Amino acid sequence: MTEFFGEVTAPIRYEGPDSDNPLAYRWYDRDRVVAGRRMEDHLRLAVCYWHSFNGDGSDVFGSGTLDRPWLAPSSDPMSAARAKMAAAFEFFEKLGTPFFCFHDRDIAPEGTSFKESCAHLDEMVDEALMHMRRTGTQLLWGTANLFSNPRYQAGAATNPDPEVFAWAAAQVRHCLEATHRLGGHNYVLWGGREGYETLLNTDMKRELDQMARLLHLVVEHKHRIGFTGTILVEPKPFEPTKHQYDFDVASVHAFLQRYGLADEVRVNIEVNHATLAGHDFAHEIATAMAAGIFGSVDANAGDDRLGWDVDRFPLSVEQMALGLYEILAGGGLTTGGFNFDAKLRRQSIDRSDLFHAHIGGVDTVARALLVAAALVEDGALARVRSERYSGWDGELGRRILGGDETLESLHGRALGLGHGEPERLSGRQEALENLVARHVERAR
Ligand code: XLS
Ligand code: NI
Ligand code: NI
Repeated sequence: MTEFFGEVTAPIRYEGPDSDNPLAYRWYDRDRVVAGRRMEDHLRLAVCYWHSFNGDGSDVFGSGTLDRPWLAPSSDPMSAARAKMAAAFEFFEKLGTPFFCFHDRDIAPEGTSFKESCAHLDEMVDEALMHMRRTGTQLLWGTANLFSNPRYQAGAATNPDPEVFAWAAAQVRHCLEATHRLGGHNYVLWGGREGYETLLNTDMKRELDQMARLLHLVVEHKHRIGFTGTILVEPKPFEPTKHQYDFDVASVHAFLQRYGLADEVRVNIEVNHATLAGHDFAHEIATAMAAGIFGSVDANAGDDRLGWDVDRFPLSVEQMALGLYEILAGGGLTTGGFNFDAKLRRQSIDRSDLFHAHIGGVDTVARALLVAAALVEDGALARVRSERYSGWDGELGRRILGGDETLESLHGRALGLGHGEPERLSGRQEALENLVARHVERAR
C-alpha cells in the first residue's frame, strides 16, 4: 500500500514531558493507570473523518489549500473514497488513538439514486471492516449527514415536506445499520439544519413533533436490529441555522423528557458548541450528569473573539480538566469518548501538520485527565461541595425536601425563631480557583 503520511515514519510514542520531539506524546501514556483505569480507557480518543480527510481548508472566501488528492474533481469517486480510507487508517494507526468517527457521506460518495448511495456505503463499510481488523481501530460513532445535500436546505426531520423526512429516515436507517455492522459504540444525531432561519415561515410546534418522531424511529430501529450502542444527540445553539432546536444540554433534556425519550437518548457535548451557547464546557457536562444523559464529548476549542464554530484543536488544559473533573466525579465515560471534532487552519498544508494538531489535542486532554484525577484524589473540591450543602442533610433540609413543610409551616417557624438571620459563609471561590491552578501547575 502506498503511504500518504510518509513524512511520519513510525507510530507516535510517549516520551514524557521533558521530550522536545514534536512527533512524540509528552502526556498521553496510554497504559499508565490513572484513577484506577488505563489512560486509553479513560479517554477513548477518536479522530474524526470529516475535518481530517474531507476538509480541504476552504472557507467562504476561498477554495481549498490542503493537499488531499482524493478530493480532486477529476478522480473517480469510489477509487477516491478507497484512497481516502487508506490514508485515514494509516493516520489512525500511526497516531495510535483507538477510535474514529464518520458521517456516511465522509466515507462513501452519494450516488445518482438512493439505491446507489446505499450500495456505495455498503462497499465502503466492507472496506472499513478490513482496515479495522488490520489496524485494531474501533468505531466510536457513526452519523448520517442530513445537512449538506440541497434536499435538506429546510432541514431533514423538521422539513416542511414529509418526502424529505422520509428520505432522511431511509438514510438514517442505512447509516445506523452500517454503524452496527462496524461495531460502533454509539450513534450520533447532530441536528445539522434542524432549526429555522425565520419564524415568518416556520411552524415550530410541528417541527419539534417531527424531530421527536425521527428520534423515536431511530430508537425503535436500534432495538429491532439489536444495536447496543448509545443514541446521542449533539446540542448546538446556531450554525448553520440561525436557531437550532438542540440549543444546549438543558434544551435537549427538556425535549427528550417532553417526548418520552430521556431514558433512551443521551448527549454528545461539543466544547465549541458549549462556548457558542454561552456556557462553560464544564457546565454542559454537569448539566448532563445531573440529568443522567451524559454520553460523549466532541473535543475542540472555540476562539475568544470569534462567535462561530472554529473547531480548533483543544488548547486549554484547565478548560478540559474542569470538564473531565465533572466526568470523573460522575463515574467516567461508558460508551462515549473524546472525539477530535477539530480542523487544521487553512495554512497548515504540510501532511505532518495533521499529526502536530492531533498530538497537541491528545496531550491537552491527557494532561487534563491528570489534573482532574488529582483534583478527585485531593478531595478538597468534593469536601467543600458537600460541606456547603450539609444543612440539607440535617433535620430542616430533610423535612423541606421530604415534603413535610409548607409555606404556612415555614412562616410559622420563622415567626417563632429565637435567633436572627441565618449565618453566612464564604463561597471561597478564589481559594478554590487557586487550588485548581496548583493542580494544573503540578500534575505530572
Ligand atoms: C457541527 C458538528 C458536527 C457533528 C457531527 O458543528 O459538530 O461535526 O459533530 O455531525
Ligand atoms: Ni461535533
Ligand atoms: Ni461543531
